[in-house]
Amino acid sequence: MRTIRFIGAPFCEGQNLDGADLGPTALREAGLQPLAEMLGWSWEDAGDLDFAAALEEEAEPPPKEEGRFALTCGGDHSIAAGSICALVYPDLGVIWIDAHADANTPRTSPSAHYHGMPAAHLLGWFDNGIDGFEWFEPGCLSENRLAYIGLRDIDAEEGRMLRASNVHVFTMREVDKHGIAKVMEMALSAIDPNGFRPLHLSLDIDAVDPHFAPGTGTAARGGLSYREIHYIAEEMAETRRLVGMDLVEINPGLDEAPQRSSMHGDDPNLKPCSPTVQLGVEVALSALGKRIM
Ligand code: EXY
Ligand code: MN
Ligand code: MN
Ligand code: MN
Repeated sequence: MRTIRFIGAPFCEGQNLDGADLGPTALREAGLQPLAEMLGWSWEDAGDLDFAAALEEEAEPPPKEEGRFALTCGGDHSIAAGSICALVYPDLGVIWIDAHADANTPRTSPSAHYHGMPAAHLLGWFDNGIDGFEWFEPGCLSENRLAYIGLRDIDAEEGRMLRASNVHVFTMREVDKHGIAKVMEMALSAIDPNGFRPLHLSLDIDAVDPHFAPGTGTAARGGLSYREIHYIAEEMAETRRLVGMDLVEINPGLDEAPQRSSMHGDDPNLKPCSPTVQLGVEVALSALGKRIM
């Protein structure tokens, strides 16, 4: 039986809205654990990371994750710097699903919000180190092992840096043009041409169209459909090489009213949840191998 290690990362200081820190608790309350166990996973809850304490103390590296499927739930997308850096696989390939590229540096960022920067940080694009990140390994992710899908809101300088790099970018226009199946095939073969690398899925819920994912802080219209995000997660599971996943930017405070759904069946222990939280649970289950039939 494979084990999931669920890591709550209730960090929302990488932008200026409250509420993304409620993500891990909302996903737990929506029943992610029993639903994953029904798929045959064994569940290990690492609890929530204590960011307030971490700020008080000497910077400590995130514990290295190996052998289990590491599911890190945010929080905002800042946490991907830690979750990806903490995976021990030196040849890791990353599929980054997002409306945004999160590839600004402190020099280019229009907002100074760190959640718009973790990819650039991982790629080693920052000019200088930042205080508190002494544990961080800039450049632990190499450009040709990163592929984006779903982008549609990119800053001018960020776009220039991406075009000058070896990062693989599939914007919503590529999804329109080729369809999601072809885009997934192209993205996976770009980062993993021989099909043997361990893979990580960094999934920002704002990649999905706000019609399906209204509860997020930086919504951008023209996004992935309900089935397109599921197809991505299902294909990642099909590779059988998925070792980790981030599920970020779900903001229950901005979401629509809780509802009961078929996902909950008539299990009285599963509470109704808001639509974006529900989508997060459903997509995580697809990445964990859930199939329509
Ligand atoms: N590109 C903008 C910035 O850097 O401020 C917006 C970033 C939003 C990032 C969200 C999490 O994906
Ligand atoms: Mn906050
Ligand atoms: Mn993001
Ligand atoms: Mn985003």
